Amino acid sequence: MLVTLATSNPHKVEEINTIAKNFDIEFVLPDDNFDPVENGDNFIDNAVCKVLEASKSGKTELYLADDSGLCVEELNNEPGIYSARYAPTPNERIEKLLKNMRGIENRSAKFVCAMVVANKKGEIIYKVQSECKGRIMYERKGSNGFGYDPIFFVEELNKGMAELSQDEKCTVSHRGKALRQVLEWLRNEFC
Ligand code: ITT
Repeated sequence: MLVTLATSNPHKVEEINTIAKNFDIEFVLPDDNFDPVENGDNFIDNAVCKVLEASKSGKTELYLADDSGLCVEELNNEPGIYSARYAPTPNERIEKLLKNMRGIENRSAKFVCAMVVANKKGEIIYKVQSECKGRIMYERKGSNGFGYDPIFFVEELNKGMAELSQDEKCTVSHRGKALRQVLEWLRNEFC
C-alpha cells in the first residue's frame, strides 16, 4: 500500500520508515514545494492542515501527517505547537529552551505527536495523539535523533533521547506510539 507522508522533515521520514519496516506500507513524499499553512491551535488541527494540503495532489489513495513538538510543564507547555519555530535553528532552539529553564527545578516535559490520515477526497478518516514523558536535562547528552532530543531525558529508559539508537527511540517515542496505532488501523481497514 502506498501512502503519501505529508512532511518536509527528513528525520520524521527516516523514523517513520524504521517503525513501518515490518508493515507492507510504502511511504512516498509530497512534491518538493510542499509547504502547507499550519494555523491550527493544537497538534491535531495542524496535522489536519498538512494532510489536507497533501491530499490535493491526488497522488495516492491515502495521506498521513505528523504534527509534533515538545511541551514543558513549567513553561505553560511551550514550545508546544511552536517547537519548530521557537528559534531559527535547532541549536538556537535548544539554547533558548535551556535559558528559559534556568533556575527551574521542575524539569517535567513531554513530546507529543498527532497523526492524521486522510483519503484522496480530502476526508479525515483517522486521528491519534501520543506522548513520551521525560525531563529537560541541564545540558546536552548524545548525538542521535534530531530537534530537542539532546536535552530530553526519557523516563522509561533512564537515558537521554539522543543516546538511543533509532530502533530504541521508535520503541518509546511519541512518534513510534502514534504510528503503531495508525499502522494497526490501516492494516485492519485496508489490508
Ligand atoms: P513538517 O511540518 O514538514 O512535518 P516540522 O519539523 O516543521 O516538519 P512540526 O511542525 O511537527 O514539523 O514541528 C516539529 C518540531 O518539534 C520539530 O522540528 C522538532 O523541533 C520538534 N520535535 C518533534 N518531534 C521530535 C523528536 O522526535 N525529537 C526531537 N524534536 C522533535
